Amino acid sequence: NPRIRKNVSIIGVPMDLGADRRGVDMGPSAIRCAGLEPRLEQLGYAVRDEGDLIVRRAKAYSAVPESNLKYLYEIVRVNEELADTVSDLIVGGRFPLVLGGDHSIAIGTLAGVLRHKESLGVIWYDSHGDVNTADTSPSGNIHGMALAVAMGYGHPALTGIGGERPKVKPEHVAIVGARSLDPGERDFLKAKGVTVFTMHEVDRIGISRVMEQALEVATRGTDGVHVSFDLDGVDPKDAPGVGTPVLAGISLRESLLAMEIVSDANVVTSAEFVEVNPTLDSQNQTARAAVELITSLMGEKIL
Ligand code: HAR
Ligand code: MN
Ligand code: MN
Ligand code: MN
Repeated sequence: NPRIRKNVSIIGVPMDLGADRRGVDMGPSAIRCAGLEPRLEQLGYAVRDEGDLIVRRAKAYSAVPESNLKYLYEIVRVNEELADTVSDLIVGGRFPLVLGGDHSIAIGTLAGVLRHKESLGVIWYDSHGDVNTADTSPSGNIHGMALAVAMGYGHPALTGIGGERPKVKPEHVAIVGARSLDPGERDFLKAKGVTVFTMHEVDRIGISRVMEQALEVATRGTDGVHVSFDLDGVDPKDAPGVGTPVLAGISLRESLLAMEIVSDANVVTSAEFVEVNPTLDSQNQTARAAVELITSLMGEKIL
């Protein structure tokens, strides 16, 4: 994959505040334990583990009410740091591979990448839409708002992360695997014209055609593609270690094929894998699935 640079940097973000649920902060450790670095080295990449960003524990400030945005200011602080980290790595010629942590970290990853892209395509692999705002969110959990923020919608403290830079445009976004959308999210997605491949489309036309069409959306008029992979997009039978499992999802086999198809398109310029919660997992199954998905995205072939 020529678009994926030879030099890969792993950045762990042990964030759980966006999900308001402990355990997902251990995701980066679990994915490392599942053997990510050696597997990437076997593919010929020069891998550098940048370590984890520091996320302060909730106790110190959880008493502070922040409207319908839980832990807003610590999430903003970490995502500003993540945006700087990702941006610096890109300047240094490295491919940023971010490990979550909950999906709120996509705000920082995308803010960092967008300092270097005029029009970034995004493939958002998730059972959820993550396009709530404070007004529509049923939970106040910022991980359910990350994609809206990346497109410029939400609290100014969130949309301002990473400073002046382009936003993700709705016509360059493809959501894959959606099966749990809130009423406000449905309205938002229709109003903005975001392309959504729900489980209905996955079942009707199959994952390979879905991914071909998703790639068309994410590459048409763009100068790079970011893959934001929420492990809860995968069926809970194959990926039980997630905070918000939604039944009847995409199988691991289909998901591996999806990543292989994206890999073959040679368009990916950054990626993140999020929402692995080892406390809800068994035998590190979900982290091991994440490693397989990552290596497939990075070009691993069976033969
Ligand atoms: N839509 C719900 C909310 O906003 C649930 C979001 C849940 N979670 C995620 N993100 N894991 O994909 O609260
Ligand atoms: Mn998500
Ligand atoms: Mn999700
Ligand atoms: Mn365009």
